[in-house]
Amino acid sequence: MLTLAAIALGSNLGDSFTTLESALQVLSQMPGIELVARSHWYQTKAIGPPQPDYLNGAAVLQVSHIPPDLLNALLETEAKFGRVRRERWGPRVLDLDLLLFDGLILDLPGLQIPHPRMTNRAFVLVPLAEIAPHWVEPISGKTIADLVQTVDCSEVRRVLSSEF
Ligand code: PH2
Ligand code: MG
Ligand code: MG
Repeated sequence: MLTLAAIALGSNLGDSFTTLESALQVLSQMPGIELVARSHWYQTKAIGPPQPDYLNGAAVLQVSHIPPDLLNALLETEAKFGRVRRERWGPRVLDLDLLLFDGLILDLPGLQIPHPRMTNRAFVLVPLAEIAPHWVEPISGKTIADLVQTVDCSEVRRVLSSEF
């Protein structure tokens, strides 16, 4: 069965632009994963301990995986780019978060869908609203377009391709 899944991408260590572009390439070449849509990249102020700004984006994937297998594919891809897990919310070369899986609500150890913090994070909602405005976040029952209106987007700035 094929399902649409939404993911968030983030990076604030190393060459973030190249890392994020390559991560999308790697994911789209995995069996059972097809890239359906991708957002622009956004420079965002870090939430959490003091650290450099992030580059964030979002993508919609068509997948034949069940959610835990998709999560593994994301974690494998993070590892491929040298992600080392240190302090929570600390700087990272690559973060791939599973946001939405169709309209599914799932609460497993290590995997909550929808992503529990997506509804109040402008760095997730702004890029996602670009590619999936009508997708309903199943806990709130609100669309991404509605949710993005409820957060402060002043520290999320779309990066122009001429800046890379
Ligand atoms: N990710 C975090 C913690 N803080 N801040 C921004 N701006 N962007 C992120 O992707 C981010 C963050 C943990 O996943
Ligand atoms: Mg994250
Ligand atoms: Mg993560």
